[in-house]
Amino acid sequence: MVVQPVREDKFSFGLWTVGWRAVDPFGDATRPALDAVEAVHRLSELGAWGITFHDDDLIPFGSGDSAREQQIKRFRAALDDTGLVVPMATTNLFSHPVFKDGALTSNSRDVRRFALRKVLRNVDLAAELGARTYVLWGGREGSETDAAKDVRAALDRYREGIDTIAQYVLDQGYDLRLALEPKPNEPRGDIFLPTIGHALAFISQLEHHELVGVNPETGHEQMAGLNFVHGIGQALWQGKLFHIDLNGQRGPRYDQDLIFGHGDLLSAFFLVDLLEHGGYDGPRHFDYKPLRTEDIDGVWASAAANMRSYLLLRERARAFRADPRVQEALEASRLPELAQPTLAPGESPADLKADRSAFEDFDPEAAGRRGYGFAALSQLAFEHLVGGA
Ligand code: GLT
Ligand code: MN
Ligand code: MN
Repeated sequence: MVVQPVREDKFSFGLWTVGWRAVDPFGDATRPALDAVEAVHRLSELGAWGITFHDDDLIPFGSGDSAREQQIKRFRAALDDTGLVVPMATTNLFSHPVFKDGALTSNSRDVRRFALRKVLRNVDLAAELGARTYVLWGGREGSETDAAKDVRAALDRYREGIDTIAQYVLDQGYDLRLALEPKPNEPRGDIFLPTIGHALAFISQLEHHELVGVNPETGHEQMAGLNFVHGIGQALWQGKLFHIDLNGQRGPRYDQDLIFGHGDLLSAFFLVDLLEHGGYDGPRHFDYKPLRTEDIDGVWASAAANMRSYLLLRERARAFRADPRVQEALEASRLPELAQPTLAPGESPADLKADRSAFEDFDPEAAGRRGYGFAALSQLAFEHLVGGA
């Protein structure tokens, strides 16, 4: 099947994904460094729309001002040449040893101030390059021992940090929103804001909560044994799905960052169905790691594979929605009825109490015998997914 990504698909990649040199805790790099300019050109040729980066992916930590300017200039020229955009940027607050006890929540106040300055500096660059989303993944915000952190104080500092960044965005008049990325663990033993739910609850406590949403990653929720589709559903429901990191993961284990679709395939199918029909029109951002076994050709093959997976699943999801048998099965499952409010318009709790049909005359035994037909519906989804419908 011919599957060619186009700009309108809004596929984007982190510079750190295709640029990952495959250093892992047990082994050295298996690939040479990838120049950012080369990444821009190759991604553009493959049909991607955007590229994203951490400050240190583009400009090595500790670079002087002129080296920094020079690199930004080269990067910008590549963007101009190709038409690739920068929809999102983020800060590396995890690689340097200074962040070993966290950045915005480090026990050391001077480290927290340094971290904030590092973020603000890259926020300026993000805005300059036209990014609309600024991601904050707090990989080092957490602990290995509960003796080391007062979680309430850490969350005070986390809130202070995010509110300071949001205030800066407002002061500068940037058209930028912040997106927090949850992850349960790795590299810290336990990371603060471990799941979408924790992040959403935290956001409700922020002064500038309207400016802050989430950037959930497939594998991160699945590492916690959670249903990613449900998490995304709730983030959409709360108007907080500002960005998304798509990849693959096989159950609760280390963060695999597989190609999108190469983990829980059924979940990927329902996720694409939700994104396409649920009103999300933001970037489809891939945060994956090309397998350590791959050479540079394998890197580009895997980048293309992410987009192909998404497009194929989108085709399957559309066919599923358009199938009259699916419509019938949905009716039989009473799913459309879920969209109907439980109370009638204007009905009060007292009216409900007075409605004998809701209780005294209701037959729970009969309702308990009702079949919902979910097995047939679910099998139809499966058959569409595997091309057997
Ligand atoms: C890091 C992490 C990702 C985050 C990136 C943003 S960095 O690679 O594993 O999930 O999205 O900081
Ligand atoms: Mn991610
Ligand atoms: Mn990950």
